[in-house]
Amino acid sequence: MENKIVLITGATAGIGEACAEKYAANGYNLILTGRRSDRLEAIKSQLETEFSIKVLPLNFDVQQRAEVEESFATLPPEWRDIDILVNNAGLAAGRDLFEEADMEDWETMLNTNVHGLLYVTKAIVPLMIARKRGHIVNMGSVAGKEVYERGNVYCASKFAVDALNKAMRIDLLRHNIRVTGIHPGAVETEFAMVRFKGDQAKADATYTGLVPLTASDIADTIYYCTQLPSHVCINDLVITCTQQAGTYYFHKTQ
Ligand code: NDP
Ligand code: 8X3
Repeated sequence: MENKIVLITGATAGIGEACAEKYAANGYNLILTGRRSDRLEAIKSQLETEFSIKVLPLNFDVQQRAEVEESFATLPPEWRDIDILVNNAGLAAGRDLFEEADMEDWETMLNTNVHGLLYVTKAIVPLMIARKRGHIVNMGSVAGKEVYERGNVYCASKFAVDALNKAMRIDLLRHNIRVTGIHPGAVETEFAMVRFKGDQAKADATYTGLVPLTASDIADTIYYCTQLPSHVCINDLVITCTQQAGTYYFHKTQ
């Protein structure tokens, strides 16, 4: 049997990169996206060598609708039978009170986490509908389940992902497409450094006193959700480290 194909957005770091490795180790061919083309090329080279699979790197900014549409419109025929789409690309920018937050940060989060997810999904869904199967995994967050102080627009963007996850599940039901929302708490990745714009002390403080989730924990969970029998669909999954409950309660050891 030919290798299955998984498309992972935001595969240059963190959870997306861990997903790439997990699916590669299990014999999938990978379409990997991100803005940092050097990282995409390095990951392609490493995974193809280590796992004898094929990787197609696609270098675009998910905020740019035309770039997304062009990338998928020109997808080579042998890469069009996408079995799984992992809508992972996303970020938080800033953690500020509503009245102090930066409008550009807000636009970046909404354009990436919501619009970007929509652009990619709209491009891929017709391919899944044509095959009458497929699985879409949407990366939400505990921030999309519960608002926290200074979370404002990041939370709003992930609440939108949660709503879209439910909406896709309903509208795509007739096409035999599975849709799963994954909602992690704190995962130690580049996320905090991006959020705090390179402020190492603030990024470190996010995880101090915690054994946080790892990117591999989430990749393993996503992989599990997509390997269940075809009549089974996990709709929604909230996952935190043991020291976290919801967005607000942490039991830190220091
Ligand atoms: P990382 O910063 O480690 O990785 C983010 C990935 O998203 C990178 O590959 C980055 O690629 C990509 N990305 C960001 N913006 C864009 C863009 N405009 N266009 C294309 N790709 C983009 O963070 P995580 O792995 O932690 O985050 C992955 C997802 O998980 C996000 O949606 C995040 O909101 C979510 N999440 C993270 C949690 C955490 O605590 N870490 C908890 C809950 C959810 P590049 O920069 O190369 O474009
Ligand atoms: C990331 C988790 O709690 O920092 O989505 O918003 S949190």
